[in-house]
Amino acid sequence: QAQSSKAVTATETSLAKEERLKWWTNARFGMFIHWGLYASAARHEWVQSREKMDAQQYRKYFEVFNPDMYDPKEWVKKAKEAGMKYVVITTKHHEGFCLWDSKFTDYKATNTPIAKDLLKPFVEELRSQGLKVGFYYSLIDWHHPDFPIDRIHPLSQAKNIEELNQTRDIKKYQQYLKNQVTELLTNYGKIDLIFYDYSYPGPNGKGKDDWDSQALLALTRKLQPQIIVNDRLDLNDMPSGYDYKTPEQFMPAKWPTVNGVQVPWETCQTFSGSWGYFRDEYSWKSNRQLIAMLIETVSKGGNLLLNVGPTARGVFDDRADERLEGIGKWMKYNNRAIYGCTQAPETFEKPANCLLTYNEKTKRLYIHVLQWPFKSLHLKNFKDKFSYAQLLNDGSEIKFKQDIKPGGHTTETVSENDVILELPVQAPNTE
Ligand code: FUL
Repeated sequence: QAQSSKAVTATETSLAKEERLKWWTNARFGMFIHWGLYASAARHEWVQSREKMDAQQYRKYFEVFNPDMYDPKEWVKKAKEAGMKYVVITTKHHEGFCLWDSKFTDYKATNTPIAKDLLKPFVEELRSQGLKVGFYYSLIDWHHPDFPIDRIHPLSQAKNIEELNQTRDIKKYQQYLKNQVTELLTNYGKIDLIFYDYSYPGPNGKGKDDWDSQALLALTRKLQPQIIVNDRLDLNDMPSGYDYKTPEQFMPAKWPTVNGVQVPWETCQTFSGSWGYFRDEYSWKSNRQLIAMLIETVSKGGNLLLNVGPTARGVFDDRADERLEGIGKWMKYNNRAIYGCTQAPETFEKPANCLLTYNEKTKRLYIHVLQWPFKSLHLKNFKDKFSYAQLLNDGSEIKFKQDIKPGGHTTETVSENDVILELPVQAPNTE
């Protein structure tokens, strides 16, 4: 497709894009970290907006921010032991507070009681433990006087862009975003992924112009040519405007497509509801649910970015730890059915209460049995489609019957093309 000179990656072939995204599609599982001043409020990362606090009211969290127990080595170790291959951390969320020592604002960790750049040691730990580095950067900034309008903006009653532009300097805001992105993508070595969050149409439906999204994307690709960029710059109409889709707290019914073509995608999900640490939230998912969520995501060709909201002291709370450990235990035995895997070819029919993942390189099909049946697993139309079966958990053989003649000791519901796997009575105990 012919592109204007602004479309910086128009020359990249789909094969080259596939190569660039390869580490990420193989990884399948990453950790999201939401950490900022809102950890002190401990009641949602949107607390400033939800409770309509003005800058002065919110400032108390800045003044007390002192995560004395912060140990980036521990955080990265926990992600790694859970089987995650990359981490995306909020360098700055909507509140505008920066974890790094940005030259362009005073609203940063180095000016709080902790008085340190919290991002730098984290990035170093990721690299030394072999995980990929992802930055979340908020396009919304409630602390900046010129940020684009939203519900809590002091100018949110303005009728249109013209009226707004008389009282704010959007150019200043755009420059601020570019300056900060330049710092993040210059001073911290190779950054593997950036998660921009998020742009939306303003009063005249011209939202993406507020963020100057196209120029921001060009700058991003110029500073880090290999970087993977999400889809929240509002450039979804440009073929090279994003690398992957980001369904949030949502499991697509099937592999998402654009113009009929399957696109790379990653669902981001929380343990409970909030992204930031929320002390009194009790709707946490169980280990089994989280593992099933990971399998289902991979069975539809996607990635899972699972979120942790560390506390104001700088630790993961026990509920998060228990879940990461549970998933890690499962991953230890089953990661072969996750890493490098994708949706199974259509020739394999999904048995009831199961999910399928598939490794195209090794041609292995993984049947995830979510509800363990009594001894027999009925595989419809599987005859001659495989030659050997084993339990992934301990590598033990699973015997199977095919060429089953309906009648006799079988029932009429078994057809000659079906296969019956003979499972052990007990499900493998790895969760
Ligand atoms: C949303 C944000 O508004 C949430 O606070 C969170 O960061 C989520 C991942 O993206 O759009």
